[in-house]
Amino acid sequence: MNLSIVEYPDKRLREISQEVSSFDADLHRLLDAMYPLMIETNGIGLAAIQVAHPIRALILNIPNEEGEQPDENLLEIINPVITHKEGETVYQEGCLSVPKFYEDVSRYERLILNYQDRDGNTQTLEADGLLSIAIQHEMDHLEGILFIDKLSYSRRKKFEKEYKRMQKERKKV
Ligand code: Y12
Ligand code: CO
Repeated sequence: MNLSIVEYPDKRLREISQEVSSFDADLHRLLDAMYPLMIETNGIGLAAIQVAHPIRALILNIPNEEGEQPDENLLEIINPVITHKEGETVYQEGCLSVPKFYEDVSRYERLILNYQDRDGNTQTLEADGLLSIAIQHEMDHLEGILFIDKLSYSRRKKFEKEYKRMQKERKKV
């Protein structure tokens, strides 16, 4: 399966992703193709909508203390629902769909998540730190929300100007 990352301002990123009901070979093929793409592009999280598949599926592999992302740490999260959230944390986020841009975003510090795995089994996960932040960032994608939507008005204006300039430069190359 040949996938590529959909980049802002592509409108497809604004779609609401649909619940997954078939945990079949098509879903497995998509997840299997998303993972190498995420690793090759230095990502730690990727939602299916970022590769033009508007379904409620996302993958995460949070680097360990050595900065490595061993395959066994891959999390495949389908139909996630946050059942508990608490605290506040601020982290400088980036997104594969908004290349070369990083900005502080406020998120819940800790959460409890219910989700399904690739076989449709229900799972529960308690998360804090970077994992909690990444889950919230990726779950926003399922609602068509990007981290840049959370910036202040003036910061967002500055971003739009910088991003447009950067896109012009990229087109020249
Ligand atoms: C904390 C904050 C945000 C997340 C969501 C997942 N975000 C990413 O995985 C971001 C990846 C990323 C990778 C980049 O590197 C390359 O594209 C080679 C990057 O740099 C450039 O665009 C040049 C930007 C973002 C999880 C946890
Ligand atoms: Co993102």
